[in-house]
Amino acid sequence: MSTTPQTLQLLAPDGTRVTSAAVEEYLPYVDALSEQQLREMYRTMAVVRRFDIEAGNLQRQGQLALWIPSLGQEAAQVGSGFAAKEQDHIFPAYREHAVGYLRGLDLMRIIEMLRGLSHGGWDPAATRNFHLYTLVIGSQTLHATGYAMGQRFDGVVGTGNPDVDAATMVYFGDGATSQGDVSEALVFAQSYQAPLVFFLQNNHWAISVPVSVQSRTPLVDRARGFGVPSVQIDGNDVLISYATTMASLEAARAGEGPRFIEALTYRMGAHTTSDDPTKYRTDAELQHWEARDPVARFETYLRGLGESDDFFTSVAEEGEQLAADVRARTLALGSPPAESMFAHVYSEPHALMDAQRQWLADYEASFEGGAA
Ligand SMILES: Cc1ncc(C[n+]2csc(CCOP(=O)(O)OP(=O)(O)O)c2C)c(N)n1
Ligand SMILES: [Mg+2]
Repeated sequence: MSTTPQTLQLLAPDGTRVTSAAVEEYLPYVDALSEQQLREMYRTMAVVRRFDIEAGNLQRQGQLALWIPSLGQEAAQVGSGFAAKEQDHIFPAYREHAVGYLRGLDLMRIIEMLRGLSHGGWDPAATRNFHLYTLVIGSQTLHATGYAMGQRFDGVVGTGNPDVDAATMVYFGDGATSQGDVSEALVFAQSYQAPLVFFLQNNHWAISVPVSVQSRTPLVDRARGFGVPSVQIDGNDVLISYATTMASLEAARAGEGPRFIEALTYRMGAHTTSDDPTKYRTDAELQHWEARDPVARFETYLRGLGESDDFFTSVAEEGEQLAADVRARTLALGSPPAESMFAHVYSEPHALMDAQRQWLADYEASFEGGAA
């Protein structure tokens, strides 16, 4: 259910460092991390978790139409996101709040989208190349492949200049691997030796379908069938997530073609606030993964290195401030006029939209004079 002998790991669930011959090549990346960088990784994980909980609460209080929790996946996201350079491009699915935060995305953009105030946008040029959330499962792997092919055609791959060489990273889920798009992306990325890192967060569920039904073989093996080098990692271990992504992005930027990381993690919350996971998964399974909590694991590790109570207290305070700020800004958002839902369905005027807009106007007018 969790790790297997082929799973790469640097931090055991109890927060102690572990090593093996298989992880030796990744040790230099971790050894090079400063104390400040380690703190920053923890801070991001903990603060985004607090944000995520607040956003879920806001949905329950009627302030958002939907929330998509990232609870439990913080190490996979923060470790990998930390490894990306400024010039790299990132294509998320819809759960990568921590990666967006790392790229400077104001988390209110996600809140606005899930309140129905925006049609899902931010400007990727203003969020250090963090592209838009994609709800159409797996489609972003093709967008990312096309972008990475373009990087190759533009000559920003394999120049040897660390300020120029760039790569693309795409996030997707275990369920997405059943979409044809993902297989097509693997074919094209490999054919064109595109500088693309496929970062699969195997959180063990695609809504109510377990990964054991999606694939009878470990997903890490599927990439090998396309000729794409792949590793399986403990996705709740932020250090191995960081180190393997560093190595994969470096290879991609150097022109060695695509790489694939399967991060074994767990979606500890519901799929979305529209979902009730108690209908399809057991308490025992949740408890198994709670014992592997990525944030608690990293806290234990840092305490073992001598990190002080003051640090953890200040991070918790920062999380509270972020949550309070998001709450206040959400409550101040207001609601869009109902007719705005027709505005951007087509770029040109459209008879069907006109008819629906008119129907809504007539319906609302029917309440005037006390009919409602
Ligand atoms: C093309 C398409 N098919 C179906 C859906 C409905 N859907 C939304 S999320 C989801 C499961 C995705 O699971 P996974 O890829 O494992 O990502 P996770 O939600 O676990 O992060 C499905 C089937 C969709 N959004 N798009
Ligand atoms: Mg999943």
